[in-house]
Amino acid sequence: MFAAGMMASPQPYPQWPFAAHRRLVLCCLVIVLWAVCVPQSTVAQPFAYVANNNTNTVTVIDLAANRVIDPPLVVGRSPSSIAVSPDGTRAYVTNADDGTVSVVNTRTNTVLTPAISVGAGPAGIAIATTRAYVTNAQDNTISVIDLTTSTAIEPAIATGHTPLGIALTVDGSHAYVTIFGDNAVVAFSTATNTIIGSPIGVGSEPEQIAVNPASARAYVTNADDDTVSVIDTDKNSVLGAPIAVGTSPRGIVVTPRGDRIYVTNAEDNTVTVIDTATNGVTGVPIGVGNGPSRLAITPDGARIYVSNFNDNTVSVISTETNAVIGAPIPTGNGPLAIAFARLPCVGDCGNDGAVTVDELLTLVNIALGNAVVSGCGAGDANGDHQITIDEILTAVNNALNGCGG
Ligand SMILES: [Ca+2]
Ligand SMILES: [Ca+2]
Repeated sequence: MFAAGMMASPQPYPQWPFAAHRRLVLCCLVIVLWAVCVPQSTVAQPFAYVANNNTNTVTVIDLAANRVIDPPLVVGRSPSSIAVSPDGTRAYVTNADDGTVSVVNTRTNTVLTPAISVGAGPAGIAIATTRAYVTNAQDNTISVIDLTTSTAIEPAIATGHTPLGIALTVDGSHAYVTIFGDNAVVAFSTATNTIIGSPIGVGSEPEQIAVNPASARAYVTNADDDTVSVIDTDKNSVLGAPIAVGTSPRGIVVTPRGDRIYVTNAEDNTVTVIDTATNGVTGVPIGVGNGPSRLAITPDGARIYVSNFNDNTVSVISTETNAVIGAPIPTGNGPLAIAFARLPCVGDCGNDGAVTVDELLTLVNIALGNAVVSGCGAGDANGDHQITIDEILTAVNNALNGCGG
């Protein structure tokens, strides 16, 4: 009876599944033939973004050529820190003198408006999935931004005096924040948006912090006493004696493997390397530019970019040789934070580093109007909410030749 009723009812679209199927197969055939016959360009390389604190701009560097893309992006006043969304499509820049966070579309390298309002003197930023955590150095709070709505969740969370650096654990469950004015670090639960436990006492004027992705350790630069403190993030306590580094340590990064730490010594114009197995300094400090402030490591761990605040350049260090490679890259005035953005591999809907035939079919279905573009955001290379034949071809190329990049 049910089946008879179904057969008797007029179908809203009696033909389209078959027609669409034929069109889809045809379309795929054309695409594959075209892709095989027409050489496609390779995958776009990632970019580095450098906040120029004195010129209210962000310098964009094409990492493939270590070439600056002109002109720089105009952001708010005194940009200090940068974080990139997990999908690589947005960079968020704290504007310390505006109380805002600027949003950069990394596909088009344009600044979106309006900027997001946060607390006073935003200094540090870290992102876990769809939330950004911002330290507000001038009103002693942490703002939590919902990235899906680009608004701060009220109210901001009170910290100690002058929160500066912030780093998230790999699982995103906790943030560690340097409290510059209290010579302490606090642990912050991203599940409850509360500070947990007591402040952890570290050295004098703790500035930046990095979490080891491979172990339960965080490392803090103590700018005033020329040391790095090690924190056990399981126990939320300091581990061992502070590690002596150069003068005025400020920036700090850990390699993706977690085996090395790199620290800028702002007044020595050097970078110190620490072996995390022994928490001892290894080798001689690496000479860089004048006033090295922050540093960032490429996602593959191969290179470290160091911002030289006083000579308006970025130095590049090879982590294989721990030597500077190439000439310094010019930036705007007063470069501080550096962050990398790698755009998703076009067509890799599942973000697993490869494009499958199923993913290509998804793209074709979106292009034909049979599915919505949110079904594969990674197929929409230019972010215009449409999947075009060019984007499908790029995806086919990635399926045939690998995501690479
Ligand atoms: Ca995939
Ligand atoms: Ca598109």
